[in-house]
Amino acid sequence: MERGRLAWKISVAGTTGVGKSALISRIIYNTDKVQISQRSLQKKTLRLDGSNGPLTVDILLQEIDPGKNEERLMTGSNAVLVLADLTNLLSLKSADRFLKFVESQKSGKIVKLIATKLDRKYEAKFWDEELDELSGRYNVAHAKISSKTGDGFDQFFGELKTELLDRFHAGKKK
Ligand SMILES: Nc1nc2c(ncn2[C@@H]2O[C@H](COP(=O)(O)OP(=O)(O)OP(=O)(O)O)[C@@H](O)[C@H]2O)c(=O)[nH]1
Ligand SMILES: [Mg+2]
Repeated sequence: MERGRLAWKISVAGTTGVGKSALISRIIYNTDKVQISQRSLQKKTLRLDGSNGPLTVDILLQEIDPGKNEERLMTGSNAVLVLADLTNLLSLKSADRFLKFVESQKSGKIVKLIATKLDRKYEAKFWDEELDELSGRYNVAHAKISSKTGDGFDQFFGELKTELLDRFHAGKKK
């Protein structure tokens, strides 16, 4: 691998229709409009400022359906995003189960709970109270975003990149 080049794998997990493909499209193309072909690993190359100069980072994005090879698909992930659709209460229960599974793996990966479809907030079936409770139980951060409008996305993704970069630097110091 060329000097200053690294790869981060991000797994995007959640039950059917929760918005996994739309989020991956938002990360790669900055719009939700591009149809992502199902399940294949998607790639986006970013240039970031590392503490020792510029870094080129290949972000690899993997869509995961709970109950379908999640253990194998999550292998090598640096971060796991667990999605729940604000308009679908069952998707929050599914996120709860998936967070439990990720916790049981004790992998030390970065884990985030992401509430999707923020643009449909008037149809929301759960909100901060439920998100705080779930996040607190698994000790993970949460964010509310819309892949459709981009609301909340830049802040969420900016923080994730910073966290991944901090881990990279911390790992190098060991
Ligand atoms: N309003 C709104 N709709 C969204 C958003 N994200 C996804 N959707 C819609 O929700 C539906 C499912 O989105 P996908 O991204 O295909 O969800 P998925 O989790 O990849 O679904 P599967 O791969 O089938 O499990 C589509 O009709 C999307 O257009 C969003 O932020 N806002
Ligand atoms: Mg999909």
